[in-house]
Amino acid sequence: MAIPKVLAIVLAGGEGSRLNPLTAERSKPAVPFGGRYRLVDFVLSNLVNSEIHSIYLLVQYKSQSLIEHVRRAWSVSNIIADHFVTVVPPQMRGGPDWFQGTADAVYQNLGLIEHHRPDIVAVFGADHIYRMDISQMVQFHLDHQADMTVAALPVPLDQGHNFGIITPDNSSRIIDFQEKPAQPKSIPGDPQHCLSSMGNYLFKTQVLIDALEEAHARGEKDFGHDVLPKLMRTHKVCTYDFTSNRIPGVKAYEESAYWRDVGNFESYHAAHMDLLGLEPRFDTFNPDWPIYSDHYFGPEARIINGEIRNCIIGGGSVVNGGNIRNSVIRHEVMIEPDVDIQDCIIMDYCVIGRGSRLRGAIIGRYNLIEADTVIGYHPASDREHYHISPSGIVVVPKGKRGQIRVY
Ligand code: ADQ
Ligand code: ADP
Repeated sequence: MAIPKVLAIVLAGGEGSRLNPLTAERSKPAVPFGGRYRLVDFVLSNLVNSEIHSIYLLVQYKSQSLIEHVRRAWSVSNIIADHFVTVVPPQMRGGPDWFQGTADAVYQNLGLIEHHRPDIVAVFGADHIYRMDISQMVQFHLDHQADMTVAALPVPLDQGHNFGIITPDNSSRIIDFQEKPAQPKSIPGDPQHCLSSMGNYLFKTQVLIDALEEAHARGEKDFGHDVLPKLMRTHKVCTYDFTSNRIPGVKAYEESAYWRDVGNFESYHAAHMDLLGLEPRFDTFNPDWPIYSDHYFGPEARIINGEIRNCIIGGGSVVNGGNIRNSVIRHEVMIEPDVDIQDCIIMDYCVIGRGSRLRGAIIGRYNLIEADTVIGYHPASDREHYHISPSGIVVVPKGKRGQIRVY
């Protein structure tokens, strides 16, 4: 069988309001993640590793940071016409309004789909941490002769209200779908879990075009709320079991079907902790399925002094003392002597002043943490100065670019 032509449309305009202030000046897919990545790198790496090379990224407001990142990191080819990662700004084809929802965003770009005439359109979210071989989902979609296929995995029942919840029949056909239901239905025989959509869809091209035109005519804007529940009644909509996906190079200790929606600070912080350890739940090192990002051209990290346990330290960082454990430190962070840092995420271009004590904190880029600052020990005083998540994670917003000289 000829390899089907797949066009990917990545929805990269998420506001990420629950990650504010990290999303105060950038969209959620541009939020830094791990030692050197942005959230969007995970879906883009999955697509490219799955040999899907024609990729449009639909962005919305506050998109400059994402645009710059994609330009730096994702210039995949200058010579092969259908190898591209192209950022598409809102087209406002439907009138003066910007994209109003995920389905509307794709509707406004139907011209791109008509231009490429793919066999399959892959509409994927940009906000998740996972590895997935999408070609296996494509094969499933073809084998089942589906009009639409929705990737899904079990999530704990008490988290089901955050997701689209699927009920399939024995042949994987979706017979019920509830977007963010107050009382999610559990999986038969597994009362603790429900089957969640991952927000990743494959469509037969003409089915998508017709569905979006009909949704637009009805004033509907969203895949989860509108398009999927309607299409399920008139077409063959199947669910692809993400737990059946197999990735080369994954080690025995990694959590199978690792997928995290890092929509709030608790899950964002926990997913960082999953990167740590000798046998991390999600190992960023996998030469068979790399996660790509932009190149860092600065020097290596330098450890001058101090005690460091179970940390990721980004290029260009300098550790000059103190005790640092269970933390992710990105590029060009200067750590001065006598600090105590635990369970923290410290983003690029920060200085952590001498004698500071930081616990369970997320420090945005470009921050100068003055000497002897204490964060994460006194909730009342933290609340006065910083943002605090419901479980007590302290978030220091991004500082001003150019204010900090790390060296
Ligand atoms: P949510 O994650 O709540 O639910 P949504 O906020 O619509 O869905 O975001 C989906 C993706 O689209 C994200 O990558 C986001 O960045 C992006 N996005 C949102 N609005 C956009 C716009 N106007 N233009 C471009 N991109 C936009 C969805 C599904 C659920 C499913 C979860 C899984 O609706 O059924 O369970 O994803 O996380
Ligand atoms: P991030 O921390 O998200 O990478 P940076 O401060 O490094 O943000 O900026 C990334 C890019 O976005 C830079 O090219 C910068 O010029 C641009 N940028 C950031 N904030 C703004 C803004 N408020 N208006 C226009 N461009 C901006």
